[in-house]
Amino acid sequence: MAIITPKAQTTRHRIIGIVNEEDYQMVFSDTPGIIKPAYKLQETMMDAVEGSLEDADILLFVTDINEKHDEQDVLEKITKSTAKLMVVINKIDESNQGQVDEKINYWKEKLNPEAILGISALHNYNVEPIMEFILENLPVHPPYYEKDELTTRTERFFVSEMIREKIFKFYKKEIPYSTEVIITSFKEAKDIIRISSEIIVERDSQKNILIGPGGAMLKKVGTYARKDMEEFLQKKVFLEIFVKVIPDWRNRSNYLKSFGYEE
Ligand SMILES: Nc1nc2c(ncn2[C@@H]2O[C@H](COP(=O)(O)OP(=O)(O)OP(=O)(O)O)[C@@H](O)[C@H]2O)c(=O)[nH]1
Ligand SMILES: [Mg+2]
Repeated sequence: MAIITPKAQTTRHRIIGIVNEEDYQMVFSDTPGIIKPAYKLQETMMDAVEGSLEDADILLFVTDINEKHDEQDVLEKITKSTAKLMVVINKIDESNQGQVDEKINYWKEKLNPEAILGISALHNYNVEPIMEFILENLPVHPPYYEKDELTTRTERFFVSEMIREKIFKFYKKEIPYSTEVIITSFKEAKDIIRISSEIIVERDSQKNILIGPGGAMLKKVGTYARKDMEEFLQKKVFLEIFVKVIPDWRNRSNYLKSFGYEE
């Protein structure tokens, strides 16, 4: 459900994904990656992390085989939690057994988790044991959500994310990080869904880059995003995108709030 791009800090919100089976319900809470916040938007992203840590029965700490992060922040957050911990080392397709063993030992020493696993999400390798670990450690509790619910997020949210995914994929440097996407209207008719959206940027220069020569870049964003939406909504989509400048929106609480950045 969550959008995926090669750039860091793609995920900005907590996104709930629910797995429903006959005799259990797993509620996954995807969060932004842990960073030291440099502006208000990032502070709200870290609030989303905190909220998830508080609620969780089980913590899946997803790191990857190449990751060299500012680990002290991450470690502090994780060791403070009382949840059962599994360390998941992703992207082992980019490494060899020796490197995997080295990382496993490293994380054993650092975090002493209940379980630790090398996986490749890309190749769906070793993913099943994650589900087994969760199932073994799932507390007995009535389901938190209706058994036919898949998420708590709306269709509007997911379509806005589809536009943001294209921006993260097609633009460089600060553009993705200076951008927000708003769905201003979502109208469902019999055979088509009409969606209007705004891409918010911080400066006129960014607006020009976003639109591109003769509007070509924005058209590309729209075309690819619309295809994703049509697949997701199983209906024809008419998508409009406008670009708007709001100086310094990433640091302005009122805008952040209206864009849904508050737990
Ligand atoms: N080689 C390899 N790449 C992977 C694997 N799993 C994910 N990726 C790539 O890693 C990149 C980041 O994936 P995301 O899902 O956006 O990562 P995330 O951890 O959610 O990161 P943020 O949302 O940005 O905090 C994408 O380009 C994925 O295609 C894997 O098992 N192997
Ligand atoms: Mg993500």
